[in-house]
Amino acid sequence: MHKRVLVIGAGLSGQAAVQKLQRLGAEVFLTDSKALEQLAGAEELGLDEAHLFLGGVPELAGINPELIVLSPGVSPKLSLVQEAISRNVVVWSEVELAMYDCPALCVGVTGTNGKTTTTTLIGELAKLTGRRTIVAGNIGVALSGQVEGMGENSIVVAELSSFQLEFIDKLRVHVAILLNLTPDHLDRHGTLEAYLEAKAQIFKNQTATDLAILNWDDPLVHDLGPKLKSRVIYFSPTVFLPEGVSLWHDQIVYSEKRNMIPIISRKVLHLRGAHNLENVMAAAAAARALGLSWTEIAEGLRQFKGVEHRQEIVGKFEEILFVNDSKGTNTDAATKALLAFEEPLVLIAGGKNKGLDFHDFMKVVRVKVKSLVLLGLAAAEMEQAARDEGVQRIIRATSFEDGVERAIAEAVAGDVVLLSPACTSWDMFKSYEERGELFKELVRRHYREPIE
Ligand code: UMA
Repeated sequence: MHKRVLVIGAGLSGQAAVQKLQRLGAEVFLTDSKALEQLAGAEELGLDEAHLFLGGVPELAGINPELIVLSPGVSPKLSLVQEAISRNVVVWSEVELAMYDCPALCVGVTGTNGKTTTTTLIGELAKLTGRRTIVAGNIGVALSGQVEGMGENSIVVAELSSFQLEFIDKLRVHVAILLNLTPDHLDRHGTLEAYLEAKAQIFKNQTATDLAILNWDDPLVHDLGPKLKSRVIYFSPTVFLPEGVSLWHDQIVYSEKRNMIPIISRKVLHLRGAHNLENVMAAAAAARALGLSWTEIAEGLRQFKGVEHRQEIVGKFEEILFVNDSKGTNTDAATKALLAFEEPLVLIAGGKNKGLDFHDFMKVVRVKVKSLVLLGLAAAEMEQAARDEGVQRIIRATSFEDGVERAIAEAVAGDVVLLSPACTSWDMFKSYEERGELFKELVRRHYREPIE
């Protein structure tokens, strides 16, 4: 292990990285643009003043690190990182550090949307193998803090973001899934090509014995297949695949060497929407690679009820269904949520834009949404796009609380009130979880009790 290591960012990833490095016996330095009192948990790391650089950016020469561990939210454009790269200092993402000495089998899930649902589902399926399983990564739990003591027979199921994959070196993902790719995080990556390149890093260290699971219907993802060293399995809910996971009428089927094995009927799944079918198919392929039987996989799929903040049913109040999709932080995710419902929709959207254009999204809103409630920093930009696209009923809220009340006032029996912001929460909240929790609380408080 490198002796002098600088960790940049003291959030979940940074703190877990520091602790792992300390266990490995490195001399660890930590920096964050925030001050100590703004960084919960940082004090407990036991770093003295000579090793902590908070509230600003330290001089690289003063620390002279051999290795830099980057938190995912820290842009590589940061001058400190740029200087380190130009001086040939090794830069790792936190997930590289996490898996550096971990012999477990690694299942990695990336893609613009559906990562959390698919990762969670694979985690549930992986547990059916009876092997020690952890689920971590972009899902909200830093990988570095979870992998200690894992053996060769253990399974790591990791949600991997483009930010985390940007700086991997030797991380080998034995079963790697790329779900889809649509514009997201362009403020960080610049172009869709650069974003794809970061995501495709998940396949970087795969060998011929590893497995890549790819979306047949997503052209950018599909075309990666022939370029990979690993075995490739495609999935598609739209066309029947003679090799891969697809649909045969309502059955999800696995086809191999012209042999079609029915897995489960889509009708018995709790998850709604075509995109969730993709997630289920990808998870089934991964679970098969873990050695589960189709019967075990079907049982795991049947039992899976979904993930909090991801099209989560809050409840039905006065015949209005409330759905919390706070994790819909980009236009693609929010579009998928809109398309999952047949009922008239009241949509609450807005927050902090990630550099996305809202016009295509507003085309879907015009067709699917009866009332659009906008809030947050991006509200004006979203309103302009909505007007350009002919959305009829637009309501501007003065706060999140006001937005929820306005949405309730717009809804009648039989409607769905959907929070799917198409933006991050970072203008008003610490996280999408906090935003989703407040939504649920406000709805419950308004009605006091659910009717069903
Ligand atoms: N910081 C600096 N300088 C900078 C930028 C940030 O010092 O230039 C500091 C901040 O002041 C802050 C710290 O870095 O104290 C935060 O680091 P971070 O943003 O990497 O956040 P973590 O708490 O480490 O959480 C990260 C992921 N966050 C991001 O990628 C933005 C979490 O994903 C992940 O769950 C966690 O690691 C554990 O692995 C969240 C996320 O929003 C859910 N991900 C994005 C997404 O899903 O769209 C990619």
